[in-house]
Amino acid sequence: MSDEQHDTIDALSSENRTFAPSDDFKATSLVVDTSLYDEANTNDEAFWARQATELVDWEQEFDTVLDWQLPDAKWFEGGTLNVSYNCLDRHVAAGRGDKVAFHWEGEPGDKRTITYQALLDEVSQFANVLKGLGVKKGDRVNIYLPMIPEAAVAMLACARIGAPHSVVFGGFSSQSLSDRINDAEAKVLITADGGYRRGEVFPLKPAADEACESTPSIEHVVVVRRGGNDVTMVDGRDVWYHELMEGASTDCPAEPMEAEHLLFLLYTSGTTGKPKGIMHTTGGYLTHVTYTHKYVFDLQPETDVFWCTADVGWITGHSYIVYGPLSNGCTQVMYEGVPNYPANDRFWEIVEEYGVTIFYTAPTAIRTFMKWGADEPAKHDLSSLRLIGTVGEPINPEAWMWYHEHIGGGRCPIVDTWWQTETGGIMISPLPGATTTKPGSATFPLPGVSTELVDDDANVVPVGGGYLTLTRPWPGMLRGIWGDPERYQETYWSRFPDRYFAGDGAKLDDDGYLWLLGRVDDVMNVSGHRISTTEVESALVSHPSVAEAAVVGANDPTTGQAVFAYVILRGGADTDEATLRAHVAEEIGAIARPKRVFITPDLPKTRSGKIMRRLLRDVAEGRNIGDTTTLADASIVDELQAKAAESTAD
Ligand code: 7RM
Repeated sequence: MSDEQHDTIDALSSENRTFAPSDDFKATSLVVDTSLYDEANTNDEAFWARQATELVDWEQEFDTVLDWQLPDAKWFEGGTLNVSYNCLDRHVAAGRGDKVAFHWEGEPGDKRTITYQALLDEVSQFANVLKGLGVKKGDRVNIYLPMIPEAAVAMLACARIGAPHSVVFGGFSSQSLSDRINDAEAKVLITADGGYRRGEVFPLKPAADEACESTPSIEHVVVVRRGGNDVTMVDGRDVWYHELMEGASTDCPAEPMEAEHLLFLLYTSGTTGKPKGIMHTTGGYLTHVTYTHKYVFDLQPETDVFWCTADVGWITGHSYIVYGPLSNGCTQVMYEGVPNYPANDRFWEIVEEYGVTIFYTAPTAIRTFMKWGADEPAKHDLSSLRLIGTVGEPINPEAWMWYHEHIGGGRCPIVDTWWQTETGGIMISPLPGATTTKPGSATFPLPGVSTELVDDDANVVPVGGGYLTLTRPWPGMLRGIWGDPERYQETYWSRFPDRYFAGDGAKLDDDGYLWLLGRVDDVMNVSGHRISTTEVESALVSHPSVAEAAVVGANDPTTGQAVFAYVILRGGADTDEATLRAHVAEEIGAIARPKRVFITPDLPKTRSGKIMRRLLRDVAEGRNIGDTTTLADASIVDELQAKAAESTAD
């Protein structure tokens, strides 16, 4: 055994607060005991088969549950179904056509109420439009839209006719769009003139035009009128959505698809390199998102008003705005714009207005709300909320407590949900009526999901830090990377034999709770100690003056790497570098004490709100910044570089 042996990832912090579900919440909850876990542990395939049968309508029943030839999974073979039918027709057929599917609100304040019947009609019409443009089963369709109902309509219309969609987030550049169109060889692009963001119209059509200069596969561009900004329409290629819809029939029977028919591609940029077209198919994906949306959010479909604040351009929007909630027939809020237009309380105004009962957002948003202060939510009646959730990053315990107190009113359970574009749906999360939560822990894998932590040599880690792996296939899992099966095998299934490697670090505490520790690429190595960015960040956020923190390991001549921290203060708060360094040492130990702490107004983030530590590492090591194409606001990096240049390390 080498004397260089080290812990895979050190576990430094400990959190002792616990929150059991209240009797009030349990009284109406779908799951209040371990029965689902017990059932799934006995036979996970039988468990998933039951979910697929109970939660999804099949045209033809499946005859096999799972065909697993690592890394290739086929779920529910022999079965046929249509996703759009499951999201729309079956609810209308059951007499719920008048039920509201979406309360949509535009950023300027315009509103649309869309019932299930209206949504079915519009989707059917648009499916006919797509057919009229020559789109056939298997053809790829690109979608590049703002957060307007037409985004959901377009996705469901594609699903209705078996044309896989590839949604590109509206904030991405023309270059990102053309790369993705070309990789998918899409035939049609659906876009808009523009959309609203922070009080202004951001043009989309010009970016789409630029992209289409180098996308030979695109035959038609459908343009939704939203921004009202001037656009040029290319003769023979471009067509207005409203003109095509005018003459389109609402009669378009949903075509049954094979369970493994490709439902969509969604590109993830990862940290470097060419974006990967993550493939999701029909029966397994729909089962997974319907199941998780029902049980994680403890859905009461008759009374709940669900609001997921993600953009449909991300997997969270696919799974928990479009497919999961609509498959469950629930009423949702969909909002076009930013949380601070016209003021910092816009989200809370919306919660109050529509009586939102379940609210699902990202830790980055919660930390921003902390920065803006508790007075903003306090201006509104948030008593309709009964359950709140998070996704996208680890949530720092202090941010969890703030969310619990100021949004959840101390009464709502919090579901911290871990999952990935690749997993399709939620994998690790509390079941809110059954699980006692701890602030900052995503708790346990859901019934049907199997996780294990391993060390560098693939030994199972029963307690402490390790690499998060999934040991069993699951219905919503990615089926591959479009056009690149080797990369699929290599990225996810090669690091540890027989396991899916998620790329995240995690630790198990003495009670068996899982704590996500961030991407393993970000783990720091200080004097041979492997320290997670998450734990140091959470220690910083536990200081009353700190709203948000990002931490990186930068080269250091004596310790290998040294901890560099970038910190955003809470509104009105003040503190200094020495205080925060000492605070970290006191909270989790001297080994994690940052060498430098920089107080900054902002942090570099991806467009979906995840902190880009790679860029901060570049800044800390004095390098010029490389690729910033996936950055939400590039100017912050210049500011941080200037700050680094004018300071001298001690
Ligand atoms: C849904 C989504 C996936 C990565 C994942 C993690 C991080 C997501 C949590 C989380 C800690 C969470 N898909 N992540 N949720 N980390 N706790 N609850 O975000 O493909 O865009 O990102 O996000 O690192 O691997 S994603």
